[in-house]
Amino acid sequence: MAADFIDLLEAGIKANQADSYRQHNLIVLPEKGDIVITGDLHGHRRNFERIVAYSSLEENKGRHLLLQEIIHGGPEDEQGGCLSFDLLADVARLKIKFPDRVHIILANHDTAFITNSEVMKNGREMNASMRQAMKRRFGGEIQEVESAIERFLFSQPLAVKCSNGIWLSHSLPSDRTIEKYDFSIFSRELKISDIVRPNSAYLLTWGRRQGIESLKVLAEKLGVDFFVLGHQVQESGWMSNDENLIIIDSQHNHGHILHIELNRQYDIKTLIGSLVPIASIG
Ligand SMILES: [Mn+2]
Repeated sequence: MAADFIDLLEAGIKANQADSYRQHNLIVLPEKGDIVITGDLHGHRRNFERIVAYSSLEENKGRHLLLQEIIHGGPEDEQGGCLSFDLLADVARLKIKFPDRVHIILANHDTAFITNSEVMKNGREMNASMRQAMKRRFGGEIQEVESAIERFLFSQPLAVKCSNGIWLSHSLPSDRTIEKYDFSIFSRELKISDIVRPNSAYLLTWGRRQGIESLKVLAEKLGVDFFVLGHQVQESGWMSNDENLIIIDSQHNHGHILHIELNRQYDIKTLIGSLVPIASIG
């Protein structure tokens, strides 16, 4: 069982690295086709199934799907251990099936797993919870499985840049860290030290509450107009600053996704009009 799981993730690592739209740690999408953008999933299997059904990648050959923050949450084993590594396996399968159209980006729960550092969700430390469930599932082979998951998560790109001026990442550096921010992380090989506090992939995935002015600075630096992020919990499934930012959240009953055309120019109103409630998907 462990061997199948490891083989699957190894194939997923290769697919992450070989994504034909990947340029270093960025996925750069041309002005062609469309993309379904999802926020944090945190083990929410039913929402994942609805998102896959909605995306119907088999029938829509020009469609991309962005996924993020798959682990930590959802189904538990008899002893309350987190089973979200099962959803991670399903996401890896989807990536392998559509290697150039499914893109999975790095999130802070991923960096916490890789560095085995504490990350809380609803009052629980999620890495301990998931590693305990993995130990019960995989027994003596746990270390090899952990290593495969760590390497899979680390092989994910950091962000997606759409040629129509829309940037997709888990989060962005917070206001006071922008001045010294190392923008070279997008265009060079990622190192483990980059995901450790206070370095730039850490700041990218953990940052919160970016102000409109900081977002304008980041937009100019990154060559885009709008940001679509996850990471910050939204009870209603999404929020916008009505200027240059939309945050989407896909991990609960009010979860939303965003579906945009890659060859169309958007303003913040038409972007907001492209939100889709996951509950509306059959
Ligand atoms: Mn997050």
